[in-house]
Amino acid sequence: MSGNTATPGTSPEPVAFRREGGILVVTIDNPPVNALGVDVRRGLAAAIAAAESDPEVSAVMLVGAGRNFIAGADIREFGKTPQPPSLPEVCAAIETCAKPVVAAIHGAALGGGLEIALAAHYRLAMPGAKLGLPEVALGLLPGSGGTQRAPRLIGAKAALELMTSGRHAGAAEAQSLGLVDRLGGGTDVREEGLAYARELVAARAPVRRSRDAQGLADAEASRAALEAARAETAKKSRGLFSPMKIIEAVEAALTRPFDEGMALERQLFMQCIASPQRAGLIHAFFAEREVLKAPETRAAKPRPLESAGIVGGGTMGAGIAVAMLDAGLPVTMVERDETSLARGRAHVERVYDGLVKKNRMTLEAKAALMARFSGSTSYDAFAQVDIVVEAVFEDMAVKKAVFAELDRVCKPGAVLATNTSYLDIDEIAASISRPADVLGLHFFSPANIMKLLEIVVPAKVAADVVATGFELAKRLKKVPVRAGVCDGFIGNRILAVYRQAADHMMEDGASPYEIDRAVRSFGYPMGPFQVSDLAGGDIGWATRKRKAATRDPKARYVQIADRICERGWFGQKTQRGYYLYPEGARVGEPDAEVLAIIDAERQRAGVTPRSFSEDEIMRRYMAAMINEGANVVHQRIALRPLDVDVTFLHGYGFPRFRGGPMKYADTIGLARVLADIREFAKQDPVFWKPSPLLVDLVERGADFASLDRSE
Ligand code: T1G
Ligand code: NAD
Repeated sequence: MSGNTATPGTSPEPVAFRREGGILVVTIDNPPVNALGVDVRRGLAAAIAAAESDPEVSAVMLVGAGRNFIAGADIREFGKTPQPPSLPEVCAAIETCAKPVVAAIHGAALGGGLEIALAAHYRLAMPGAKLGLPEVALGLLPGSGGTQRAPRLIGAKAALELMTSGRHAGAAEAQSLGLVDRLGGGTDVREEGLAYARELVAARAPVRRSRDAQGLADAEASRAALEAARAETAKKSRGLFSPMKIIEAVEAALTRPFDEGMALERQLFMQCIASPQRAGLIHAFFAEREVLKAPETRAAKPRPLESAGIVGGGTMGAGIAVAMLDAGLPVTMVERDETSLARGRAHVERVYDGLVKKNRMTLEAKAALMARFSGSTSYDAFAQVDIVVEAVFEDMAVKKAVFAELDRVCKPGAVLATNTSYLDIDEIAASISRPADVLGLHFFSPANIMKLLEIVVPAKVAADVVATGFELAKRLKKVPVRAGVCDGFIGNRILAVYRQAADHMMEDGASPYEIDRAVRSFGYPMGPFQVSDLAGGDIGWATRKRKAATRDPKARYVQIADRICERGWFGQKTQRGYYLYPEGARVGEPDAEVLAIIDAERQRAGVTPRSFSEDEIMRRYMAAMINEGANVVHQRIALRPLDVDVTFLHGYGFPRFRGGPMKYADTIGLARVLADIREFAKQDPVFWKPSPLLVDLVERGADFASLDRSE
């Protein structure tokens, strides 16, 4: 007996089944990750029906082709009209099959993929397998029995932890939890699965349904676990919709019969599907994968990347060195003099000493890692490295001098990168003999923590140099975003604009504390004035001074920040900025003296303060961000709106459940954003100039997502 169920005209065999002796081997082959699209669901249902009706079949084995078992429901189907059979129906068919069903798991068994395995009667996991119910990361909950079967199989506590964290469990942990019955040893999941199925048949093993498992037998312990998870989730889920729905669904597993619990799970699942958070989080999921697909990474292969150099051991140089050491690269740091070099090395060591102190690293591991670190005050030390990242003072003359040295000593083909925040990388590239090897790699502070890496593409760079930047990002586990050359690239350029909008509101009557509160309510961990205090007000001050000569005299310029910086109040590092930080506190207190400075500046500027609602604060804040985001896309500094979204999700704390500023704009409607900008422009037409791209999209009734698809 064999079968496959491809819809005519679609790719063949997403599910194939064939009897091998008494075992019906059902193979899911739906690249790239065997997602449970409609054809796969139909195929599985057909396979189980075939098994039920064929007396020669004693057991069924489910196995995935390629690198994974099943990575879950097909996320691309969410929000579209569901096609039958539904996944809960497929799971029910598997669970009620009269013949034992074995799930042979390798790679990912996630979400609906694990739910299929939980509906099976026996589970084997191979080394390297990752099992989990990560739906919460997509604004969802396990909607095909996960919230009902998992607690019954492994207990409420373990099941809740898996579902609310969304993390993946390895094979060994999955066995210790009771998620799987058998660990495979070798590499051939098919053979090991078949052997296990034959063993079960030989032992006349019965069908065993997870719905009947006794993991919730100890009602008191289950209830205690539920209440603990409810309290923890209430504390941690900061505005997220689906985590609490998971708690509600698992509560039904404790208190209701299985089928009633399944019905409630479906209701709650549909509520999550309807939540805008689902759309935002799924947009983020796919956008993070799309940013990897830059024209240069399609066109060229990366150059060798086996060793790295860093120029400058300050805040950024040291952080970048740690990121590279963590990635296993040998790192050479060059500093101006021995004192600075020692300071740079100490910066790097301090990170690892902190980990050793927290028992998150052994002294031996630290020593092995630092053995890959070397320092020098001579550029000749870079003669053989594959890539050098410059992180010296933000001064064009200093940077050009450094690149002249790199041009002199580095081997042909070495990638020469700069971590500048604002300076013109085309100018730096043009200053040496090999401009095609010059790239911008804009890390974010702290560079060993922050995920975002802007890969800044100068005019003359070679495609394989850009591809090498993306390869480095992958090695460092960073999220790379391709950016064009302009003042501030994608992130800092847009930041400068919505920061101005915040300053305008502050001078017009909103306190910095009100603005920060509104931004936190929107979902950010911090407001703009808290961020300024964290990063240090002196950096922005230096930028404002650098730009003073070229600032548009017609443009409004709020001087409040300058007044505060003139007092040396740079934020946490000076124990006061916009907030007071008594005894080095990390959370600041409002400062009456700052409010007095603001009042004085309002009088100086002739402004009569007025009140701002949270809604108005966010409409102005987001309108400024979205409008400049549109300009950045319009000028192809960012190739797609999703590049702007990923930049803000991974570099500027934008709330992930909103998907990013451009996705948020699509959610509220571009027409509304444009109307707001036109309204605000009545008071300040210089600052509020609608982006031509925004105007064009509204006129065409299109949205930013349409540009993500077209690129
Ligand atoms: N649906 C559709 N496409 C998917 C997908 C999925 N579930 N998972 C991955 N892809 C695409 C991805 O966009 C990329 O496409 C390619 O596959 C490779 O992915 C009812 C509601 C499995 C660990 O949350 O975590 O089941 O860019 O680059 O690094 O209860 O993908 O090549 O065009 O990430 O090797 C729950 C999501 C769904 C797992 C592999 N499942 N996936 O990582 O490859 S909701 C998940 C992952 C659900 C049920 C519910 C990872 C991976 P492209 P990749 P990878
Ligand atoms: P920093 O002042 O902390 O460190 C700069 C280091 O460069 C110093 O240790 C100095 O000794 C060294 N240096 C200066 N001239 C040198 C030379 N000719 N040769 C070798 N070393 C030299 O500065 P930072 O904050 O680390 O910033 C470095 C670069 O990174 C700047 O371009 C900055 O704009 C950019 N950047 C900074 C941040 C941030 O948040 N600090 C974020 C992203 C990018």
